[in-house]
Amino acid sequence: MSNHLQASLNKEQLSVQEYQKEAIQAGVLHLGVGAFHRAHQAVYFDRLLAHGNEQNWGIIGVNIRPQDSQVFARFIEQKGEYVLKTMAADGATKYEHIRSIVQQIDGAQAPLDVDAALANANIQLVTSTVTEGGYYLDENRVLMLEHPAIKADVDGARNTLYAFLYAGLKKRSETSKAKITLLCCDNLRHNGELLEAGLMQFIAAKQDPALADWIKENVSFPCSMVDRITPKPSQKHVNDVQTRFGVDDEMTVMGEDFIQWVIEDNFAGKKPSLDLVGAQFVNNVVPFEEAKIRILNAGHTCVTYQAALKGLTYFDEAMRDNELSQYFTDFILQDSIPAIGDSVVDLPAYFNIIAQRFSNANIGDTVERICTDGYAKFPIFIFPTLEGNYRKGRTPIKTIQGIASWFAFIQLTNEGKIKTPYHEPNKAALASFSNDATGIQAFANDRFLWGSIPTDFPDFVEQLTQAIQASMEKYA
Ligand code: CS2
Repeated sequence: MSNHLQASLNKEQLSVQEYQKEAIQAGVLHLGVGAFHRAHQAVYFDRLLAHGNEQNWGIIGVNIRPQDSQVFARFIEQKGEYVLKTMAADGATKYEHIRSIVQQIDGAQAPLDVDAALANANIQLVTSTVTEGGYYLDENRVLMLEHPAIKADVDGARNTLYAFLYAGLKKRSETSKAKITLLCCDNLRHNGELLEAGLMQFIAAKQDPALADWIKENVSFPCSMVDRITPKPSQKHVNDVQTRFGVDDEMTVMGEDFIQWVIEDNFAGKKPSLDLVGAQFVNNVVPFEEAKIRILNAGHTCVTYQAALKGLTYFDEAMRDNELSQYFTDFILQDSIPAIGDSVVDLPAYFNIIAQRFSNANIGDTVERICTDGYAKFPIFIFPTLEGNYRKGRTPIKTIQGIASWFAFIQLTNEGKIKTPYHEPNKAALASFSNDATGIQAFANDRFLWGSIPTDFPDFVEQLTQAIQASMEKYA
């Protein structure tokens, strides 16, 4: 990679926001600089920096995972700059040069540098994308203190975002003492509340009531809903960017043209004027979160294992498969939307937009990506629809079918019959789900996945068992 991405890029094909990078000061610290952050929050801030009065909102991008240090070293070499390619369903394509991540710190190598940055009064906002599983909370929002990663962090290690927030906020509370906002950007319902719950329990485990008091006075945890389908960049995409622009960009990302960010207006630190660049500030994010998680994410999750069982590679292929596209429509219209009930969001219109986005063949979003991390996703994405329907006296047949397809996918993966690789960080939790009556019982009664549904509504266990049998017969 040339160290001068900007100089070597052919500006005619590439849009770049008009600001002098040298004039930018960092005001945001982001934990977890994955593809989603680079295609989403970094893009909003890149646009914001082009507004004259908003030049104090550069981002410090922080890596917290040792296994990502090597890739992150490339990012540092690239000075945090990269090319984002976006593609619309009609083929319209755009390349943008993103420069908003003005500073990069590998926290896995230099944790004290992260603490210093977090203590600096110029930093007004911390954003995080550490995946749904990265918060280590059970179904009752209880921090998993027995989890080895959390246990080690309570003893002073740096595995999870809590260890970084704890150390950085402690330093801040003792030095600059400036107020700050912690804005969770992961796909969790009530994500701000969850981050707050996890962090406060972590601090309790550290036995640091003084810090807990300081946080109550000086830190806010707004909820937010983030949205942009961001496939893992393929080698083909990387090659395209490299040859098109003559640069060795290893950090390039790609995504759909659609982008959305809805943020609860609750800032303890200064507030970036993200509404100037398309984000929405609202008093209550819940209706937006619920719509997104229960229609988009749940739609992905319920369809993807069936797509894998059918041997499909790309998600848009599932939308062109008559059976699966009908299933998707039925799941949303029969189960998801009725369980949501009244909403400020026009849910049928929202569903139509998502159906179009899912059909976008140009982004090459893979079934493999969406199958990833099922154990963390089901309680977040699917559980509310399951529960909502049972509590309303309805049987969510389509939801149950989606759950059963995951069970079949797990079994057939174990038997080596599925070509889609399954990336499951919680593999150990699936160990008891064997392909027999005991395994089905264990699966249907798993409290992390389904809460009290199996005991409150024993029909669920019966109906799921039947759906699993049907799924196994269909796909085995
Ligand atoms: C997907 C999301 O991983 C998943 O299950 O549903 O990554 C989805 O693409 C994003 O949330 C879109 O904003």
